[in-house]
Amino acid sequence: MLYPRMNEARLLADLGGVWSFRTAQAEGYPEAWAQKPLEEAMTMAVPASYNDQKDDVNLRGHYGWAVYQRTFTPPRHLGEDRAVLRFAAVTHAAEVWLNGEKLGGHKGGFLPFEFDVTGALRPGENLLTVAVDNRVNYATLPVGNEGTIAFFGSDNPGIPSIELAKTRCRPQNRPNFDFFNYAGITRPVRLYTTPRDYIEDITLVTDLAGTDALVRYSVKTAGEGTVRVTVLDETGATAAQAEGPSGQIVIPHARLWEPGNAYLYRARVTFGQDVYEQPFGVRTVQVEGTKFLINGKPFYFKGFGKHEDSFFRGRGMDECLNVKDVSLIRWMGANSFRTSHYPYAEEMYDLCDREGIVVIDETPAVGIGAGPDRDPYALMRIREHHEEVIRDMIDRDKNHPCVVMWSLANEPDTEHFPQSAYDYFRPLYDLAHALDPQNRPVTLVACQNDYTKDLITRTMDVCCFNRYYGWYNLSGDLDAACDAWNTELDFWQSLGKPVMVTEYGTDTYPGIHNVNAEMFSEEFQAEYYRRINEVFDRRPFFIGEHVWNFADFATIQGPMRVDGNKKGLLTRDRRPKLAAHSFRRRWREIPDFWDKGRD
Ligand code: GCB
Repeated sequence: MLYPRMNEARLLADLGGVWSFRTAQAEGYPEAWAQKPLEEAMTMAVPASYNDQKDDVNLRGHYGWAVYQRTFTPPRHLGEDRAVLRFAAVTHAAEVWLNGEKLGGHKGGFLPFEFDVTGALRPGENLLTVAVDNRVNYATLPVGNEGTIAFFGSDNPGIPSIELAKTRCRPQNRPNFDFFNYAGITRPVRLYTTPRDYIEDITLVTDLAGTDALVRYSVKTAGEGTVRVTVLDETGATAAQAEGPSGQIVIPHARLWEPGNAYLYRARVTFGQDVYEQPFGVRTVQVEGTKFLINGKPFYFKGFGKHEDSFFRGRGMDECLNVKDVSLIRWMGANSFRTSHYPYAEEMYDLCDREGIVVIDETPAVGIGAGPDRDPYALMRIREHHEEVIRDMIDRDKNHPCVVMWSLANEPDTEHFPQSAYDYFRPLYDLAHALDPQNRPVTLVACQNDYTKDLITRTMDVCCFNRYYGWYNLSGDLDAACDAWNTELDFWQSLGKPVMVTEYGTDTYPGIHNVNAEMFSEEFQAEYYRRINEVFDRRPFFIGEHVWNFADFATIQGPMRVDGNKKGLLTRDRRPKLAAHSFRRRWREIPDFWDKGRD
């Protein structure tokens, strides 16, 4: 799906701003609300999560449907053009109405969807109503709890959870994941136009032949016309040209897209009256033996698991915060992050393309686990939706040079039902490979588990896992934590695959200091990483370290969380803790391309 861009053929209108808003019942909303101006409405900014915008506990913990509304008047000179209403993300499900007519719905809170509204737009004022459902359960991604299973962080499998008393008092979400269940119209709503005959999609795959780049392209169109492609370099000069809906273009003496040293070309596509410019980078990605190669060179991942999370906006798209975060990533000498635990706003990938930041792109499949006695793959109703989010994520992000690997899920149960996990994930792994025109490596992120039982993680292109030795277990004992790491790494070494840690970390309260590095202090966080990183540095097959987390973030209330998860190297307002400075020293010494085996 193309990102909406304005140019000489396409108009783009942003429908962000302050909308009308009101909450509805858990199970639904009266359709009459979509027919006329919303009554008893409050103001609500779009894009942003609704939860923290008002000082109202009922909004923070709202459960079920809510309704947004606004009016807009399209300019008269839209003429005969095709008009499309595009939602970059509505969390977690949406139903959209235009002038009282239902346009359709969408499931899933982190990927775009759009409606052709050419015939539905009226001259003059139009009424747009968007209903949003934030409920999570065994049929959604991310997964919410159902039945007797306890809340995240207080799992007491097998017996009805005392926590259910909460839902008896008031219906509420029971997320099976450790981030606040922010909801609403979290990313931009836009109206854009195209000519009636238009460019529907563009796919670009690059390869290298000596100093030349080979660019395989294909352009999907609707209607009549001839496709012409011109590759422009960063100065706007023509680097190559081609004609026809698909083919191969050679860019002589191409500049590469490299981590920390990005170079972007643009494929300017014309088709009849339509024009679209798709940025792209020339780079290759490949796994070879125990190495992860970008442009044929062994890449070392230095960086983070992140969240889209900030004060007031919740998970709302924020270009300024994105720029700040990328600046801090670079300040710390890092080169990469994982979009834990859902695909991020498209603007962030564009920024990473420009800044040379490497991204592992993750689906919203988090929370696939129901305790040691229940097979989540038999219990949950997520397979089709999981296929759908893989398809839509790859379709959305396929052309980004910053994306170098797909992550199918975060911490699914791969230990208690290893064969079910294998049977569930193997087809998804094959699907991701089949769908990605660039055939990037595919992984899933395994949880702290008995890795000897897990059958699926070892079959991924890169073995990725989250480990909290020294924190959740072996708490505070860094000698034991390093011992456990060494034992585990001996196991992974025997498999001959590239391995990276996608989460490790400690909750750290800014301002708590201790001469002895004890848990929760800034000294402990710094010392934990120093000791464990020493273990990693001795292992040539170990291709990356992603710290949990980039910054502190909001979670559900609970005895394990004091005002949210505090494992950030930065506070939620992006101030560095002690460990951020240590990583800055460490990572500025480690090159992006690090052939550890040869050191
Ligand atoms: C994990 C999860 C992450 C949590 C983290 C923690 O393994 O992947 O979502 O926030 O642990 O801090 O407990």
